[in-house]
Amino acid sequence: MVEQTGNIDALLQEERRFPPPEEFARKANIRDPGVYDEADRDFEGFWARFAEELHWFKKWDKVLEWDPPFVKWFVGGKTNVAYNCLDRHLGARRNKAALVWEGEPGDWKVYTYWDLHREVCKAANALKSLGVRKGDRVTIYLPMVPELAIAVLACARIGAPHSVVFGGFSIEALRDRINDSQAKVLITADGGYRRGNVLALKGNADASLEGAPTVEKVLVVRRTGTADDQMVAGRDVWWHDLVDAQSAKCDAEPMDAEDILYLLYTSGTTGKPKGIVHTTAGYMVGTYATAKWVFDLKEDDVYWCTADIGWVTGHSYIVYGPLANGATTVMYEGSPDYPDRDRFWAIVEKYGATICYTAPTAIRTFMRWGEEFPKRRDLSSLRLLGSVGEPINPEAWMWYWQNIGGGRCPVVDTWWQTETGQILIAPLPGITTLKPGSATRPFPGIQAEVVDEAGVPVGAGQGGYLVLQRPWPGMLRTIYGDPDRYVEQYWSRYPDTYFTADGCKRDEDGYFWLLGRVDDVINVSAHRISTMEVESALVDHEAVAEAASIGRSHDVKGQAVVAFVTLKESVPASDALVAELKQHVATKIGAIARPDDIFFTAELPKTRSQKIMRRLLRDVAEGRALGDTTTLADPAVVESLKAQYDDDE
Ligand code: 7RM
Repeated sequence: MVEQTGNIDALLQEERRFPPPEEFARKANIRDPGVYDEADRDFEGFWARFAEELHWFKKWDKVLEWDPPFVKWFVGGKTNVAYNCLDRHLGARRNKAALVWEGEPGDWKVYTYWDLHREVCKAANALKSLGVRKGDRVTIYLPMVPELAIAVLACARIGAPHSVVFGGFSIEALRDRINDSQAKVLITADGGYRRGNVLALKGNADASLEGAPTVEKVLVVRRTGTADDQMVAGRDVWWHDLVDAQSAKCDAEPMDAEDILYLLYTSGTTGKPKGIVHTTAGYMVGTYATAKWVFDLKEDDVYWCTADIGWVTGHSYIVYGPLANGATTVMYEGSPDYPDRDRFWAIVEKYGATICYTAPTAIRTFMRWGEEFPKRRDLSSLRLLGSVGEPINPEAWMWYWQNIGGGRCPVVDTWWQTETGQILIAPLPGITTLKPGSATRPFPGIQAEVVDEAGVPVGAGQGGYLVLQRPWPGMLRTIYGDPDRYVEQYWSRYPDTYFTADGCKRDEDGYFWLLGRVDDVINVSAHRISTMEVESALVDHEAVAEAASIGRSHDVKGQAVVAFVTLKESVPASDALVAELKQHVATKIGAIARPDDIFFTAELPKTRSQKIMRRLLRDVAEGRALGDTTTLADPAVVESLKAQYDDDE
């Protein structure tokens, strides 16, 4: 029986519960559930206590200035994020591994804090020699090489806001982002390695600079040896020539708490990318605190986040959060199936990773490949697993828990956005009883709510819109050069409340269940069905590895549910399986959500950051010309899907 609810029907029930393993809980950093109430009573004081653990050239006068929707944190304070990520650790941790890097071909390198500090200082001096001054923007277009982390920290050290553009982005995308930020210097490489091939970057960089007049100098990392004849005299300089020759002494610039730390572009719905602005002190405190508590960071942890630094996850949880904590952070250049499908697990084994933070899309790919690959490797060093980027279906969660975590590692599902800068909804692994598929509760000090169209909180078990009602330190400050869009996009729907554009429900225990983007909700006979729930029901079936559901116009129902399904590799497609899967969805969540059609596909269309692009699936299903495909990771996927769909219809 379908319950008609506020805004989005919440249909799926999940009964499994995982309290913190006793051994884990005993050693956890945070064991007292009282931290939630304490933070609620005085959230400014809560964040200020984390700030006290960090280094300040000058202490703040005031923790918070909140003039909605404009915020300032640690007002009057002077600090430097790179100083906190490096210099702060040069005492006891100077010989500790800071950055463990592995290249796809199998080369690897460990930088101690002392090493990383030296390299960052040299890179900072190199940037200065190229004319970069405090406040100048630097665009970074690099593969996942150590110089990427070094470049980011070098910018932070001298107060030059960085704008990292993911190495997989096109010429135009790079050019637009350079122009929007008016960058003075571009840092790039000849190429990087991906699936055994060289991904050439320098040619793209050069092409994008035609029509990007603000860039005066280009600093080029030699990684693949494929651009030795492409250096433009007077403009281009090799990293190894310039950086290696610099002095290893470079004082960290005392930055105002609200000076810009970086811009990071996210593609908005209108096509024009938004330069999300993050500032210095609040972002530093927010990522420091959440990395420490959510990942339960300990002195001897080997922490690996598999994201690319081109995305916010890499900024906050490969570079800034872990290094601010003095942790060992692992960085991997390449793809998970090179040379074989056990590469991630080989990396865990080789470095003894204790924490692994990855995305549901990767986990579902591993499910599709099968259990034999993790089984080849010793994963016993792992003690905590994390997930981010999309809702994690309960079956993917269970697979991760069992096959990677060996049934002993808490899985922290962490909800946040580029805009939020830091994790906002996630378990505290020593305290929180986990429910597979739920990001559980807001981090202490965070005020999140699920509301209906009118902004009224919906009841337990009902779906609605996720909003944030109190500022947090890592939040975006504006959209670069477009403050009106900042107000309009995030703050115009409800008064003094941040609109996330994600659907969500809370259960009777107050747990948050993310339901996907509100633009993706399917409207069947006035029931608003979450894509997440249909997909989870499908992935719950043993034959299915991944699924995307969408609404296709329907004369009677308004919309009909249509699903695109990727099967596990050992499973053949058949009409009987289509019928079985339709019934499975009906049984799991109700007849209202039964798909009218199910299509099998080897791949789903994904953004470059690996999120499923349902918008393009809607275009396919409606027989429309494809809308904007510039953010698509692999255009061939949607083209072949379209051909196959038109054939099947
Ligand atoms: C960190 C990141 C943000 C959007 C967000 C959600 C989705 C991210 C989760 C999630 C459910 C999660 N930044 N999202 N994490 N949905 N559970 N744990 O991904 O700016 O690239 O994307 O991603 O829709 O609004 S992002």
